[in-house]
Amino acid sequence: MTSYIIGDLHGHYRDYERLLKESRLCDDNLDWSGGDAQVWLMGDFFDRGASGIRCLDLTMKLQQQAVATGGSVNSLLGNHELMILCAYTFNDVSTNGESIYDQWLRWGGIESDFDGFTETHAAWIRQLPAMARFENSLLIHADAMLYVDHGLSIEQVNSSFTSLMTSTDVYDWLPVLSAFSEHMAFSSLEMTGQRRVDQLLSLYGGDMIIHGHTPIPFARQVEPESVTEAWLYAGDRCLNVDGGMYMGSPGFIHEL
Ligand SMILES: [Mn+2]
Repeated sequence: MTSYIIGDLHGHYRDYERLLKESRLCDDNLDWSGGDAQVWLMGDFFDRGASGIRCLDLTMKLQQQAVATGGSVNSLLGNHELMILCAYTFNDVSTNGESIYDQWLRWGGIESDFDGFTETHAAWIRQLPAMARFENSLLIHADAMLYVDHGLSIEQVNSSFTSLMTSTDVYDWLPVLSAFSEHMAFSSLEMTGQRRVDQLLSLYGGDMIIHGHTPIPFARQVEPESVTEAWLYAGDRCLNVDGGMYMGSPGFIHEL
């Protein structure tokens, strides 16, 4: 059995197709060919690139097909899933004189994703975990400490996000969306960063953190085109798998 991690797609559907075929998780018809492989996506299917909804549709299809051969496809909740769900739920509700839909466009929302977004997509997103244990790793979308505000166990954190996604008060959502502006909590200052890693791993378990959210080209100040593999840092206890496809990286699928 082989395990794979796929980072932030941000609507880059053609790259997603190519990477799935290259890694033989998909055949030429985009049907699951991964056998008993275990795949985790790190969230942020949407925004910036043109086809977030197609990235989601393909993932949902592969998730169903993988089960038949003993494989699995799972995904974390990214902040851009929360954003499109917020736009879908509150659409023409206004805060500070601007509709949530218009605010979502400013956050990078793509109109055709919104037009194609159905209750089936919404229901699928609402069941995504914000945090998971996979093998010896703790999976979180963001390199951020914000999870601690949602609970002191994986179950508490996930149920906090699940109840948020059923809230009919937009003012419950906005501070949580804002909190995801936090980046690089594990790398900004090396010693502080490592203490934060210790803190999260001791709370939630695992030997290492795997995350997306901050593009490697941005975090490392390197050319996007040169980023073709995950970045291990913070004393080898953090793995960033966001290649920065929307910045021009060819992307990668990380094999654990
Ligand atoms: Mn993100």
